[in-house]
Parts: sequence; structure tokens; C-alpha cells
Amino acid sequence: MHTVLAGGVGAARYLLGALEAFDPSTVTAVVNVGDDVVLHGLHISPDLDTCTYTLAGAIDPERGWGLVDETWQAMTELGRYGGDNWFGLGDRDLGTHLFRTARLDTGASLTSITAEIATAWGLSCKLLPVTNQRVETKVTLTDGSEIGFQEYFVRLAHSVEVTGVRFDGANTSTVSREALDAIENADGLVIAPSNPIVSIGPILAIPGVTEAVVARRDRNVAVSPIVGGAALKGPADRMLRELGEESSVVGVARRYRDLAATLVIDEVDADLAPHVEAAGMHALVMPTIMSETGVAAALATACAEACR
Ligand code: FO1
Repeated sequence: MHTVLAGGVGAARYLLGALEAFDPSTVTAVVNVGDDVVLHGLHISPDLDTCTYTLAGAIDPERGWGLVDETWQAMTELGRYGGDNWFGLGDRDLGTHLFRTARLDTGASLTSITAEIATAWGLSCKLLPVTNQRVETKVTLTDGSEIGFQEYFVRLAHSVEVTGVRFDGANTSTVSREALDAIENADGLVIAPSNPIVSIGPILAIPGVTEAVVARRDRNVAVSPIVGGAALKGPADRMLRELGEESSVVGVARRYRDLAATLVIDEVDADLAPHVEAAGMHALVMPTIMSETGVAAALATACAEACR
């Protein structure tokens, strides 16, 4: 089993490569739910949906979230009434949130519902929310106020400085049996190139997860989401700096050294390989920018080899 700790776009692209490289039924993603938000009474799970839609070939390729060929009539009508429409829910995408919310209301677990959605999209890999309980990423701003993750990420377009991040509810949550099993029994465990603070952070904050990952450190690999000092997408580089860490592959190595033996870094960072090694991780240098064909599958193959 090839298990991946996963956030949004970067993880989804890595998973696409893993599906190409391995038997899809052996690929499992343990996915962040700290980005989840309830809006208009609907439970939205952005990272789970980004993984599902990407692997189903249905993601909007420009945005990297939501469905392709989307229309926005419901949002337009919401705007007519002065409703909150800063978080774009496309007409097609709304179907997923309606289904998820109705199933949660019947008492079904997020794990079962995610499997139902994945099956409906024809996926044979496993997508597992790390927990079935509510964990909410909260971001503290310089004026001391605290806001929800999607308010920071979407409403404020992550253009404000952050002084702290916490995962509300994480301490009292429980890792799902399926997610823990996927971590403990993986042949190789890969930390996807996702934001280390707000995508991988909430997964590791669930009691028992960090311990389970650390216990198998030598069979774990992380892929750096920072290339040439910058995040390929999103605010990971700024967040690292704002929280006092280094926005480089060395900063990523300092974060991940207890969790994985190897850090995959892009060729543009090859000169930093000795510093990654000095920080306590073996550096594996190879192309990591997955917009080019074949890169994601080669990355997944190399990660699986490095886990052995
Ligand atoms: N990202 C945006 O930048 N703007 C949006 O309006 C937006 C809506 C949205 C709706 C459903 C969904 O699954 C994802 C959505 N995202 C949107 C992406 C999401 O906020 C982030 O990509 C993740 O939470 C970060 O991984």
C-alpha cells in the first residue's frame, strides 16, 4: 500500500502520478479536513473534493479546485439577496455538498460518505479523511483577531500577515481507524507537496497520527512543496516566513526531519542538498513540478523506492 498524507492541489497532482505508477487499488490518501467549512448549511470539504475531482479527471484545470465546465447561477442568485458569496460554490459542485451534508445528517461518517463520492466518480483508490470529527484551522492575524481558514484563504485572498495557526478541535478528535491503519500498514508513506503548516499540520495534530508517522520514519518520504524558495501555489512560503521558519527546502527539512528519512527536492534546489542533509534528512534531487507530463508518476515511483 502506498499511503499519502494529502492536502489540496499539490497532493492531488502527486496522487494522479501514483495512480499512473501503481495499481490504483493500492493507493490511499489520508486527507486534511482542517479546511472544511460549513456555509449556507452545507458541509464543504475542499481538500477531499480537490483530490476526488482531480483523480476523476473532472477538476477545473485553471482554478485547481471545483468542477470543470462549471456554471455559477446559484451564486448569482445568492448575490441577488445579498447573501454571502465570497466562497464560490459552482452549480455542479453544489451537488456534492448537498449529498455530503444530507448523508452527514443521517449519521453517516465522513469516511463512508467520501468513499461513496469516490465510488460515484469511478475511483478505485482510497480517499480517507484523517478524522470523522470537526477540526477547524484558525488563523491569527497581526491585530490579534482570529479567523477561519477559508476566510483567510479565500475572502482575504491570503494577502494578510499571519502570526499564528491552530487546529480547533484537534486535541479532542480521534484519528479514524481506516486512516491510522493506512499509515501504520503502508509499504511506503509519502508526505505530499502540500502546505506543511495548514495542509499537513492539521493531519499531524490529530492525536496518535504524529506518533504513528514517527514510528516508521525510515520508510517515509516527504516531497518539498517549496521550490526555489517559493510555493508553487498558495501561501506556504509566506506562512513559513511569517511564523519564523525558513521558506526553503532546508526549512521544510527542519519541519519534517523527525517524520521522514528522505526529502525530495527539485533540481533547482540541488545546491541546497548538503544543507538538507545537515538538517537531518537524505536529499533526493529530481524534477518535482508536476505540470509536465510524466513528472508525477516518476516522482511517485522514486518515492516508493526511497521508502524501501
Ligand atoms: N478557492 C478560492 O480561491 N476561491 C473560492 O471561491 C473557492 C471555493 C471553493 C469551493 C469548493 C472547494 O472545494 C474549494 C474551493 N476553493 C476556493 C479552494 C479552497 O479554498 C482551497 O484550495 C483549499 O482549501 C486549500 O487547499
